[in-house]
Amino acid sequence: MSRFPITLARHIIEKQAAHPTATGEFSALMTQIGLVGKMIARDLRRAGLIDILGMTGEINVQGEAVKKLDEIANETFIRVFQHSGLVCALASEEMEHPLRLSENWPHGKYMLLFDPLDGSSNTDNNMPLGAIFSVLRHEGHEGLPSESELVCQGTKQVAAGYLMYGSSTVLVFTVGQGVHGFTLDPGVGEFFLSHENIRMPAKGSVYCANDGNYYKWPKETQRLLDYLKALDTPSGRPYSARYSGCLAADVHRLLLAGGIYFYPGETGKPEGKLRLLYEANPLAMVVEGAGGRASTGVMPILEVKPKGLHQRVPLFIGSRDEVTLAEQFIQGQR
Ligand code: P6P
Repeated sequence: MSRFPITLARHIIEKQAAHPTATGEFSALMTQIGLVGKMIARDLRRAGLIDILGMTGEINVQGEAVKKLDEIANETFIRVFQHSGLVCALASEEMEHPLRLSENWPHGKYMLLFDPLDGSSNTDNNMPLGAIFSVLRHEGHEGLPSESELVCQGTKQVAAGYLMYGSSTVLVFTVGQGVHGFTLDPGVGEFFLSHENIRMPAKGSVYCANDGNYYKWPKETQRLLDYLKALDTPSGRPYSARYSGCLAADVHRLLLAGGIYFYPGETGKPEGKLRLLYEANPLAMVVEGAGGRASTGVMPILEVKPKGLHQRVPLFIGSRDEVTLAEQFIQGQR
């Protein structure tokens, strides 16, 4: 890396310069996302030394037990964006309803949806964690957005990305002009451009899925996994299994090396587990921006017309060839 690497702020400003209509607010918003990443990364580095592990004893809107770090991460997003003047509404996996920020009205023209800590089952055992975010513009001028204005089809996103807290902390995002990755240098507290214009391999050799759920899956999904695991050297099989328990970390792996992640519907739960608006949609914008694909198994994720803020959706995401193959199995064509 050169002695004067490109910072997150400089990259955004240079990209903004290419769009004279762009205002500084979006640059400031992405810089604030970076601040969230620095603050959560700092907490995670010390998690075993301060009392932030374990459960809060609460149950969130998803019906899931809330970890202390879930709450800390959610609070960090809120604190960073309250009074920022940038965002008029926040929607989170951890909050039943959006938080409308009257203190940022009428200046705040963006709406931010996020999973503040993705991979919560990993918090207490030092495994990878992440945060996933989706950015919408508030088109209304009468006042703060209603909940329904945040329930948008994925093609409405103006930006999307994720933070991944692993051996290093990375921020990957897209505004629709390429996908770029930044790595946090904790020594100076700055994100530096480390992965410019990421392109996802068209084909990979890895699958990420919790095949402990195999017998809950419909037979089409079972047959997809059987195909990926079959011994057939000419077609590059079997695929290797890699599953971190953190969607953002698994997608980051696939973005760089190729392959497929899937969390399918189950016989008793056809909608699957993952949330459309703040997990599947943002990652679909990133992956498709890098040349990959994201599908429910029967339609592109970005074309799903959402019905509710916390709607779940089956997700097949990754390299173009593997996602297309998965669709063929799910639709009974193979
Ligand atoms: P399971 C984490 O809770 C998450 O939303 C994703 O990050 C992850 O890929 C998946 O769920 C893990 O779910 O059921 O395999 O533990």
